[in-house]
Amino acid sequence: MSDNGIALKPKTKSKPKLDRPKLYKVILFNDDYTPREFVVMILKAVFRMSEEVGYRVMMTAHKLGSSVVVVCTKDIAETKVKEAMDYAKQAGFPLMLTAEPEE
Ligand code: TYC
Repeated sequence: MSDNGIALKPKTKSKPKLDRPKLYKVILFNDDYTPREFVVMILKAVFRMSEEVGYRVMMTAHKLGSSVVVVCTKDIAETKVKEAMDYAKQAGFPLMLTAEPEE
């Protein structure tokens, strides 16, 4: 309150800065041993892809060496990478996925 009795409001509104959570890419890597059908099965089971989308993502990794599977939060990306690689390990395949922060 100023001495003329009028309360002065600060002119600028302070905006709370809510940082958006950083996003992570799940990357699928090609190898020479994991069967194509197994990769598609993993993409369907872990990443909820349809047969068609799973097949396309698998073929992209097969032809180009790697493919982005999904972009999501760190927690989800790391959980899904672990789930997919655990399935592969159990089945004896060297399938490799990573979670990488987006630039
Ligand atoms: N290259 C494998 C094969 O020919 C299939 C494959 C595709 C493996 C994609 C991994 O991320 C992968 N059997």
